[in-house]
Amino acid sequence: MLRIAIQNKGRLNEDSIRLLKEAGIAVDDSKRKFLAKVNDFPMEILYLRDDDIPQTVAGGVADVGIVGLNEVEERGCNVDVVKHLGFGGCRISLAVPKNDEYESLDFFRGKRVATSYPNILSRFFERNGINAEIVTIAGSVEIAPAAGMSDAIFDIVSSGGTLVSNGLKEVERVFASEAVLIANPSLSAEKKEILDEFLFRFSAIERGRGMKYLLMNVPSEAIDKAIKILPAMRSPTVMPLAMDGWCSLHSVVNEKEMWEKIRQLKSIGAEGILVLSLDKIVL
Ligand code: PRT
Ligand code: ZN
Repeated sequence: MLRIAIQNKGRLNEDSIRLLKEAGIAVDDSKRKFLAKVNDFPMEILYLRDDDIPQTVAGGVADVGIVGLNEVEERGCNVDVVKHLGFGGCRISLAVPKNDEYESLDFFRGKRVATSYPNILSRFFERNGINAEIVTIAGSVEIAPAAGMSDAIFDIVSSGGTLVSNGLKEVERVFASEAVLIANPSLSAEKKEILDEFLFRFSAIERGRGMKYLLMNVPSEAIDKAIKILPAMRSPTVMPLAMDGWCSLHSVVNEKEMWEKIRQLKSIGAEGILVLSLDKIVL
């Protein structure tokens, strides 16, 4: 049994549950409990505040967890970052009142900076030889300058809208974050095996992301050209059609290249091109 800690509510909750569901782990989030078993996978889900996840995994109360890299870095817990998950992207930045003149980090010498991430910030200032006063507050950091509590802030930014609506401007991007899968460094062999199965499923999901399955009819004499346009994983599947002189060709293509490939395929005589969604790719 592998116990995974995920955020009980908040920004990472939905995507964490979606990831588990895509990996075939039937999470029943309708009857939300603190600790929930799943039916068809040896996993149980522990719902926690994100702040508590790194420590819970480091201490072995949970075996793995999904949490922002920012929380892992701030808390400095002994966990392995096993996988970057591609959601919950944000950055932690220094921001100052929009009318302040800002040229370099020297701005912060002797200033008060409000943040919920004092460890990341103090390490950053130390590396850069800046002596500033760090004011640690738990939430609503963006209002600290207007409230006279600080001269600047160090906080999470994603669109930047919160900074703008509080009369602030982003001046230094210090730490890039996204949701990560973390694990206790000393998992038993049995737990490691379950984690490997989970990671295997996750790679299949990742590989399938942005990929499309294409099928079309191609005149037999144009098959070589079509194969050059569509290299596919090993090589495209080619099957003869009942009608002489035509083949059916199947392949996988990245969505970004899809329209360009379709244009090229049409120009060599391909017809009846079908584009299908793709869920997972297992190599
Ligand atoms: O209750 P709990 O402690 O679990 O939740 P929380 O309130 O501490 O965290 P939550 O749900 O807000 O965020 C969880 C994680 O999501 C964070 O640790 C980050 O890793 C990630 N994340 C991604 C964000 C954002 N984007 C984000 N935009 N976390 C917070 N914000 C906030 C930010 O603090 C600021 O107030 O959104 C505002 C800025 O957004 P923009 O778009 O206006 O720039
Ligand atoms: Zn939190």
